Amino acid sequence: MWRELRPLGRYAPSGGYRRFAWTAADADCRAWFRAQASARGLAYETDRNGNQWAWLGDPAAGGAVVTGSHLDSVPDGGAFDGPLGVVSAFAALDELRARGVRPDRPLGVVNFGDEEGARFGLACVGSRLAAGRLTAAAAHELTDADGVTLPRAMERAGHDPGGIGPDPERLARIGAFVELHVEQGVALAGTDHAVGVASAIWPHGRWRFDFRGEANHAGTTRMEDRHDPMLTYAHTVLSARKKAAQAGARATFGKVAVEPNGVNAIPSLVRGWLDSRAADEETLHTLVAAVEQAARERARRDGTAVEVTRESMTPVVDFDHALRDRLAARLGGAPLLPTGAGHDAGILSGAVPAAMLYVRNPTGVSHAPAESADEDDCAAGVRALADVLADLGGDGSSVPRSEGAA
Ligand code: HGY
Ligand code: MN
Ligand code: MN
Repeated sequence: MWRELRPLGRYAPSGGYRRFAWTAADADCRAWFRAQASARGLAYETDRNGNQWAWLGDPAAGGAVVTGSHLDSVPDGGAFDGPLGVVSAFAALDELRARGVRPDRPLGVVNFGDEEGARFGLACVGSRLAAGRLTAAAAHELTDADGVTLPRAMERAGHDPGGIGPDPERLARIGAFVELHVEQGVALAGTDHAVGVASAIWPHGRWRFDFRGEANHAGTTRMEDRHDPMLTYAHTVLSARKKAAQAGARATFGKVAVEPNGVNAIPSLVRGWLDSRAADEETLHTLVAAVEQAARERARRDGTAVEVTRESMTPVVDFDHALRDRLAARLGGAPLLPTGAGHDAGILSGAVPAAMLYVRNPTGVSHAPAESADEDDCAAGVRALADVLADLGGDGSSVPRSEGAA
């Protein structure tokens, strides 16, 4: 599976992946998913929101146990964030078959569309739509950097966007969703655990800061006469860094757009996106308010203007305790880990019992080409996922507990 996935959407200069939703690279990944389903004789379907499903057994029977993740990436993302969960899902199904397990419940593998939000600015679009946490009307407003709307992009990729929206009947058929994911930190590195279980996801959001100033000549405008929004932006970035560190939280300006973007011109507009996350919502909101206040104070000094728009906000996720404890026990006492990363499992957790497994990441690097996971740990992840699916899917009694998962 990895051999086939490796070249899809790979950007050679960085060695990372550019698999943005509803692009040609995404279509290649989706074709790969469909081929994997077909090679295993699984029933394949795409739902109204463009998420892909592969089924062993009839999902209409209800109480389904579903696993999977996403195949899209951030700009120059690593190979594992997303794909490890999908590859492991198919591999775990193979493992269950090899063990001779016959689950009582339908088993599903899912590829959620547009998890990273790299193209349209909002993460987890496929799962948000399904769970009714993004309305069809709001989804119709999403546009990419070229002004292409999400529905138009779906249509161009061959998916009818006419039906996008909540999918409660589909979610009602799911008894449990378990997403396996590469760990995006070093909580497991250096321990003797290859696999951990998610406890919580930090609340997080994205805020767009528009800094407006006065365009002018870089050579002839005296420094004291300028209204330079780049200056206000730069100060805001430094302030966000300092305030996040003081709050034990995270604040990142990782994307910026400048107009007119000329070397010899003072910009008229600098648009920067703040990604901020914290262990609790009060800390997060206090931090973002403080960054905004710092931006406004600096704007007064620079004679610029700042406008802040909240583009998304995802509340804290506390994963279903009974399910997470069952997984941890099944895996011989796997550690429980909170994370600052968002996931489809977090979005679904309000609607269906959801849980996550993390596979050790030796460096903790993620959202970058250097993201990695050892082959042995990936194999332990597959065995752990198979154990969990067998446990949740019935017929667990015939399954020997794996040695490598703990
Ligand atoms: O950005 C995130 O937390 C996630 O990887 N979508
Ligand atoms: Mn990610
Ligand atoms: Mn991911």
